[in-house]
Order: sequence, then C-alpha cells, then structure tokens
Amino acid sequence: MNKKISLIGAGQIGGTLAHLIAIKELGDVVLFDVAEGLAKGKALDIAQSSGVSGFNVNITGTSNYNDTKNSDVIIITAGVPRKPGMSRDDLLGTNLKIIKQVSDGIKDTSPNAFVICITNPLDVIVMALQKYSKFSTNKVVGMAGILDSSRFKYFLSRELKEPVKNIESLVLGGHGDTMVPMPKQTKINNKTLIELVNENKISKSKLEEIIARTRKGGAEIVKLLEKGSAFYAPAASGVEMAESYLKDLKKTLPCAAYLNGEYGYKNIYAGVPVVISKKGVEKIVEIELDKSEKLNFDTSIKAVKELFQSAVKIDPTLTK
Ligand code: TXD
Repeated sequence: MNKKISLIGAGQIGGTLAHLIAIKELGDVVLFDVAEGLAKGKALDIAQSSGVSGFNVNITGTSNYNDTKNSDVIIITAGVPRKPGMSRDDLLGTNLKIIKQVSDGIKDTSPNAFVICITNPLDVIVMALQKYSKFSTNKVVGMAGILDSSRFKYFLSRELKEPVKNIESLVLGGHGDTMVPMPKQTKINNKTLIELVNENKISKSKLEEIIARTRKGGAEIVKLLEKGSAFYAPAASGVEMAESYLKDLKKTLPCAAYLNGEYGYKNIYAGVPVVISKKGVEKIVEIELDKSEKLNFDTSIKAVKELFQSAVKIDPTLTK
C-alpha cells in the first residue's frame, strides 16, 4: 500500500514537489489547491510523464479536503509568494489567513500526518499552523534551513571548485536576513571552513560575501524572475524532509522546529538541527554556539518573536 502525500498548494513549489515525489516514488500524491483546475491539470500532466519516467504512483488533483484524508505526509505551500522589493514578512497578513484555512482543512481529515510547512514568512506561519491545527509539535515542522544551507553549500562549491556533495553545512536561525550560516559547522572534505581560511584556500572577505549572498538568496531569485520566487531548491528541500520521515532515515537536517527549552528558548519555532524519523521531529540537536553564533541566533529569534507579535495583532487567538 503506497504512502499518501498531500500537497496543499499546487503552485510553483507544489507542482515541483509532486513531480519530484513521483519520480522518487515516495508515495501517492494528492495535489490540492483552491484553483482546482491548476491542481487537476498539473496532476494529470505529471501522471502522464509516468510513461517516460516509469514511476508507479497515483497522482490526483482536487480542491476538496476529503480527497486528502488520512495523509501520511502533508506539505503546505498554499499562499502568495514575494514580488520584487517585498520582504518575506510582507506576506504575513495574507498567508496567515490562508494557513488558518489550511489548518481547518487538515486537522480533522489527517490528524496523524507529518506536516511540513513551506509558506512564508516561514517561522511564524509554521508556528501559527501548529497552534491552529493543534497537531503535536513534533509533527509540525518548517522547511527553510535545508534550502538556506543548500544555497550556502552551492556558493562555496563554486568558490572552492569542490563538488557540492563534499560539503556539509548548517544554517540556523530564522528564514530571513537574520539567518545564521555556521562556518564552524561547515566542512569541505572534512576540513572546517575556518581551517580553509587559515590555509588561505578562501579569504575571509570572500566568505563574508558568500554569507551575505546566502542571506539574500531568495531575494536574488525573486528579482531575476520578476514574478514569483524560488521553487526548484525549496521543493527539493521539502522532499528531503518528507523522505527522511517516510523511510525513517533519521537524517539530521536544519529545520524550523518547536523549541521547548533547547538553545535556551521555549514555545517558539526556530531553525535548528533536528533528527527526522518515522516519529517526525525525533530530536532537537543542540550544538555548541560560539559568542558570535549565539548573538546571531538570538537576533534571529528576536526577529521571529517580533513578527509573531504582528501575527497576534492580526489574530489574537494565536496567544491561546
Ligand atoms: O524556504 C522557504 N520556506 C520559501 C517558501 C522558499 C520559497 C518560497 N516560499 C513560499 O512558499 C512563498 O513565499 C509562498 O508563500 C509559498 C509558495 O510559493 P510558490 O512559489 O509555490 O507560490 P505559488 O506558485 O503562488 O503557489 C501558491 C499556491 C497557488 O497555486 C494558490 O492558488 C494556492 O497556493 N493557494 C491556496 N491553496 C490552498 N488553500 C488556499 N487558501 C490557498 N490560497 C492560495
């Protein structure tokens, strides 16, 4: 019996998620969107590619939550993306209302699902999703850190002329300009970035430039596309989380997860390394932060807290 993966939002990321999941045969896909034709059209188009790619999973489209019931995994991209010049935070008003609708749609139909939120502004939207749906905190997680880490690794691989698979990295904190790339947690062929700087393999200024470009990675693509935002790398990142859950891979991945005292914070979502297994977020991995990393992390959390207060102004029920 195939697993069931429902994708709430059949837009740029949702459609790419569906295609990647089908090719990897992770499970049957239900593409949900309020634009029913979009969901059904993309589902049919991807299904018809099975004749070429040979995958054997069912893909359907719908605008009815009953078709998503008893999902094993739900990945949410419902919402509006940024336009050039907009910050992720500018999306709060619209996407908060949408995530409430989505929570109402999934909470009774798929109470046991592992829910991956992608919609921006990610850290606050995933927090609102968990509060609205009342799903247990280990079953609601946000996708951001994997994307940010992937961007960081890509830029480093170009600069160091190293295949990206030889680079391990972590980006912590909020999904925004305050995200915290972690040079000490970044290894290239098992050498830390700091060692490579000391060996003059990469200059400090070039590293700072790469960190800055990672922070603005989303905005760079929004500017180039003019309409919409990044979707291939975000989709690949969401699939990695879903796969770790569905196959119980116990991967340690940077995700927006609920903190209950870890890193000195409670009752907030933040980008931290977590182990994703068949239990969902099985464990929060606490790594030693040096002074500057802790300062950056605290700044990032502060930004999330401030934006959550804006969300509470829009919907005071979020404080319950
Ligand atoms: O790293 C990350 N987390 C970010 C997330 C990376 C890139 C993009 N990020 C955000 O994902 C972006 O800012 C948006 O908030 C979401 C989705 O981005 P996408 O590029 O997929 O947006 P689209 O193409 O506009 O798709 C959104 C779909 C669209 O088809 C709408 O019809 C649908 O969402 N939509 C809804 N579906 C269900 N229910 C409701 N209420 C609804 N409203 C809109």
